[in-house]
Amino acid sequence: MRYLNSTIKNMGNRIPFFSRNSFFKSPFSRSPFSIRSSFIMPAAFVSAALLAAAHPSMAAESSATPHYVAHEKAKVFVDRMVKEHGFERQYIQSVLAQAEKKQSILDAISRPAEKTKAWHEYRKIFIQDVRIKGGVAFWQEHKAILDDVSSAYGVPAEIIVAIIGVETRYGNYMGSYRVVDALATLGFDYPKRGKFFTRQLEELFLLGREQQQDILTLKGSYAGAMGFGQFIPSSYRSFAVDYDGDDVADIWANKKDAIASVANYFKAHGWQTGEAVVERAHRAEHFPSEKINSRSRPTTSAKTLYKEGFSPLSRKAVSDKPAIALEYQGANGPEHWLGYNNFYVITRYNRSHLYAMAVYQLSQEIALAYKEAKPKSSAKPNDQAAL
Ligand SMILES: [Ca+2]
Repeated sequence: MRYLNSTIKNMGNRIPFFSRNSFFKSPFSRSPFSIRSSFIMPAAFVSAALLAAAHPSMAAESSATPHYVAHEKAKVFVDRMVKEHGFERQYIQSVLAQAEKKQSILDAISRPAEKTKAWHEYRKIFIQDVRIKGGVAFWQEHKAILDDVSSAYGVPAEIIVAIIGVETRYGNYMGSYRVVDALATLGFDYPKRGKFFTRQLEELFLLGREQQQDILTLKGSYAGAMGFGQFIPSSYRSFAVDYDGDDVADIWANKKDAIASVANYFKAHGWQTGEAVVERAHRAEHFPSEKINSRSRPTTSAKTLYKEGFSPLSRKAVSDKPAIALEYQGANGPEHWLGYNNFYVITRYNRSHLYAMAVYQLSQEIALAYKEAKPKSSAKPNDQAAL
């Protein structure tokens, strides 16, 4: 996180950072529509890329290396960035001249755990003592922020903590790839999802312009996800929050911004405060298999699913809230769950049902351990049956 932290410190308060209501209110551009002629990088951020662009001999050297400026798809990208967003051609080219194709990124994206592991194996990665304890420690350390953010956004602290725990082990592993390398490699050399990642590369350039960032300094995961909550550039532009009001939505180093940004993501995707996430269930043999593990937003009520043969294990009245019927590969055969709206909201963070269940179960373990760890004198009732 130091890479951005130092940049942000250099910025001081005079450079407005991203604000969703006022893009481009920076002193370097007069209006959203004047970027083409007036965009100038502040001197502090003039990178080697820009220097190279200003010195043809240096640029020539760069283009001789196997970087992205000469890639056919990159040429199309450059044209589009110039035409649609009014960037200086030389600037885009100079950045791409330094973007490197990384085989390790292509290898990494080809084997995500969600696709290759059964639930009972996947679960072990995240529901571990060390990660639960890490969550309790993170919560205790940032209790004031979590209390504040949780009540402001209506998202339980344990969900925010669990997300950060799953994504980056509480900020300890935020990724060491240059985001430019990750997005160029996947955008131009991973045809399966090239369109998606090219779009993220576009968002990255926009993000850099809006926030006066040298995007070559930004680091993240092999898929270009950044900060405590691992936001891809489009998520950053839509959901990152400057919670402490210093005009910087710093999801790398500022815990207030990082925590609030995760909560804001959940709120924006429809988290319902106090509502259930999942509930254990039993599947009758005749329950139709095409209704299992739907990826859509829940629309059928738990009551209807119950009538069709998918029934909650609890003796409580069956909910009339919309739910999906979930089946996981447990160590001792299939296990079944009802997934409610809030489960679906977790899948907006990562589409995998394995991921969403791991986040939920980790959140519950952390909440339990946190409650037990709290000294009794200061313990507050925390019985909200939110989950
Ligand atoms: Ca801030």
